[in-house]
Amino acid sequence: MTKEYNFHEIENKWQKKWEQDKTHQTNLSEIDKKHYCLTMFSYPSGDKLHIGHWYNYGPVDTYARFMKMKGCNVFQPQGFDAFGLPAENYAIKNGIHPAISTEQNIKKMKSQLCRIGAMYDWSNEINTSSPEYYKWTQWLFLQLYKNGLAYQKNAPVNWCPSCSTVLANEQVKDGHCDRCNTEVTKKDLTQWFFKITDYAEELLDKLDTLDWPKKTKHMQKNWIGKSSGANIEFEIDNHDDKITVFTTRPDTIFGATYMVLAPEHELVGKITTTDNIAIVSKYVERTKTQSEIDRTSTDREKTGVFTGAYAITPFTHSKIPIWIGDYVLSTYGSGAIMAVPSGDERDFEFAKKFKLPIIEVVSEDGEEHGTDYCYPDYGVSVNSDKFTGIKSEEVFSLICNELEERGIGQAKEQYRLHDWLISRQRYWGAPIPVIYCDDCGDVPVPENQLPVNLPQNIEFSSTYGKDISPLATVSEFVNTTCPTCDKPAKRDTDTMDTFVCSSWYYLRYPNAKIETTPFDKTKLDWLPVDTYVGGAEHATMHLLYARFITKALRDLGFVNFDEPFTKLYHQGTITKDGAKMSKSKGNTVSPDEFVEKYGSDTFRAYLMFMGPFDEGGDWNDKGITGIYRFLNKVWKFCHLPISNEKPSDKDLQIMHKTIQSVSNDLSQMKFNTALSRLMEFINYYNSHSNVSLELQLTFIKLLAPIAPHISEQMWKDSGKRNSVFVSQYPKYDPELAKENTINIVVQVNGKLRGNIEVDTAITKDELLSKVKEIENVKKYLNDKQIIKEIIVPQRLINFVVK
Ligand code: ANZ
Ligand code: ZN
Repeated sequence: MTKEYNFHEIENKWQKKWEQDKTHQTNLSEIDKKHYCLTMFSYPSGDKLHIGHWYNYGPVDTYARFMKMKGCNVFQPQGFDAFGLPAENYAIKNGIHPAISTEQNIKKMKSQLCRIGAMYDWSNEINTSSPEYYKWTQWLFLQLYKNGLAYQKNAPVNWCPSCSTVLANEQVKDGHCDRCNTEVTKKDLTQWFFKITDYAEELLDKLDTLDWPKKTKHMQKNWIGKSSGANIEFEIDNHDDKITVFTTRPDTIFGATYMVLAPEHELVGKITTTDNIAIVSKYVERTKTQSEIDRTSTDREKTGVFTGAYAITPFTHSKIPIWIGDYVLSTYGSGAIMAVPSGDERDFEFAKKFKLPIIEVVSEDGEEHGTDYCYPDYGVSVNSDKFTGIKSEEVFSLICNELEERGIGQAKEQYRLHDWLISRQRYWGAPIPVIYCDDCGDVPVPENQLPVNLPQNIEFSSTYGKDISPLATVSEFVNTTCPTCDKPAKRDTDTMDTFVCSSWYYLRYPNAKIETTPFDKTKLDWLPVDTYVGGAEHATMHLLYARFITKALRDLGFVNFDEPFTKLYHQGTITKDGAKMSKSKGNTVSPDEFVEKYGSDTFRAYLMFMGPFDEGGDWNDKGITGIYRFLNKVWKFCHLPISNEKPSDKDLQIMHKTIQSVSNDLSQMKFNTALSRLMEFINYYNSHSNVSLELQLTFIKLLAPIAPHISEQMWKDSGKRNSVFVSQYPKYDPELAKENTINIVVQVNGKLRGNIEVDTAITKDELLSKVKEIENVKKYLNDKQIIKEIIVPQRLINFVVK
């Protein structure tokens, strides 16, 4: 007699056994058939894993197990993105040191992750807040620094007054702090930047080579934001300085009737005439309170003031007024524009408001149509001297050529992408390895002195971190000696953006145990990551930074591939009553109660059954008992007495068909449809009282990646000694998988009256006579005259009767 399906016992037992036997440790020296399967690592927060976490980890583990059974040497590591603001905020509130809370949280999360029953190779765990890891984050900084890819700049930065910290552009959402929602202001600070803009073109170009979701590639493309145009120099009347503008329409230059500088532009102070100083300074001050979003909003009335100065146009040599206006941003192009009201809506609006001249220079058909409208498209040049009558595209290049010849301009590609600001005035991060010496200037910490340890003795008082980097208060940390001249010197007191830690962690996993170097050449053969899975919210930050760092390391000779993640998936979002599940919203659902009640296998499978993996869905637990019943049926089926008869043709057909569709589905992460196929299989065998061993074993293997514990147990109960996960995933025979019967729907006057299972090879006449014998169809055909027989081959017959 078979035992009941006791998931508690089974799951505990196998989780222990897998750990004891080190079943999930990958042999990293075997690169052949390697498959590096990675989920984005998580932040060790104090809250328990919620269903959203499981939704990422469970299905990806299924995919990894499937790839393993397909014969790949799968590496599926795990780790923690452990630096960051939440641990620091927690420390300020509760007085618990981030190092302690982080360690506790990691412990807790690990034990929860283990309950998923995933095949994580914990022997290569990473913790970005450990000195063994951040030592190499600092090493990365030094490599970039030595090669001119890390530099310091005094720049207006996004400042959150509440967090008292600088924010990256990406951390500002609609002018507000991504974390605390306070309105972001500007502040001038000396900061470290990584020169990601050096890679703008390649980051854009190589997107085409990536097997990534279309939408994500599109978002990166927009974020990089390439525009083709020209830089043009304008002379200033009575000044030696010149103004350079960036324009995407050099062909409209004859229509430039005024110029606008960003209020922050360096020439504003210099060229403003005495009469205008008061009004200009007032406007400059006012601009400081405006966010970029507001400034560029199209439904906001344009504002600006005249500087009193004039520029000279390069072609007609006429004098045009120079204004300042906040619709011109200092952070894009050259921070100055030539305004062409007849070609640019913003300029048109501005010109109308301030009664500035409008000259028509491009027309759709080459005729002049007057000046009271804006025509932003390409067409034919008018009012443009020797270029009049020529098509815009041609004028574009003719003008660029002439500018270049005259040495006052040239064609130019412009990107929206900015360099990556990595300095953070926070404590819980990797210290920036630079020392400031009065005599030697900035001195990078020599590599053999890494890591620059994060001091532990820090006071989390109420004034902690306000307007100053917390590390600046630790004098033992700040005061050091200059590595070059040995005189007293001071350390940089900022830490690195945690996105620096995560920009290279995938390189470290196969090297996690190596102490002497960040990565060993042979272990790097594990890269690139073959399958990477994580949230779509990382489209522009993490996923762009990681690509940049990979390319930079390649150019510095450390890695020999171009892209870090060959294939990328985004799992969908799990919502609760329509809102994204997150601990900040307080609407998380804990998986624990369900795991307790139904087991981890049921819970994993239920999540996969909820819908397409990349769509996610709204959480409800209604269907979970259905999955639980299914696993109970599976349990029964796999413990049926073995029959010695050969499986029937029909049995074989169903088996091969199931192998075919489940393999196809799993290889594309279509977990929900794979499960449906497995359910159909079990339903088909529901009535059997015995079954061939081949069918049982095949089914166990098919199910194993989805429900690993129960499968491992059933495998063992079938007399197998090795793990089911070292067996090969079943292969199907296409001939046997072919369906030889087909279901035909029968209608009378368009109404469904029956259906019938027939051989695919059936002739039309045979089919018609068979169909007419169906009782219910017969009833509707009786005494009626058949006017028409509509046949949709392989699918449907409709009798039109009168
Ligand atoms: C003259 C002109 C004539 C323009 C015309 C457009 C149409 P994208 O596509 O975004 O690259 N511009 C340049 N720098 C700017 C800045 N810092 N702040 C605000 N606007 C700026 O747009 C480039 C166009 O935006 C440039 O081309 C410039 O206006 C403006 F018929 O120059 B154009
Ligand atoms: Zn020195």
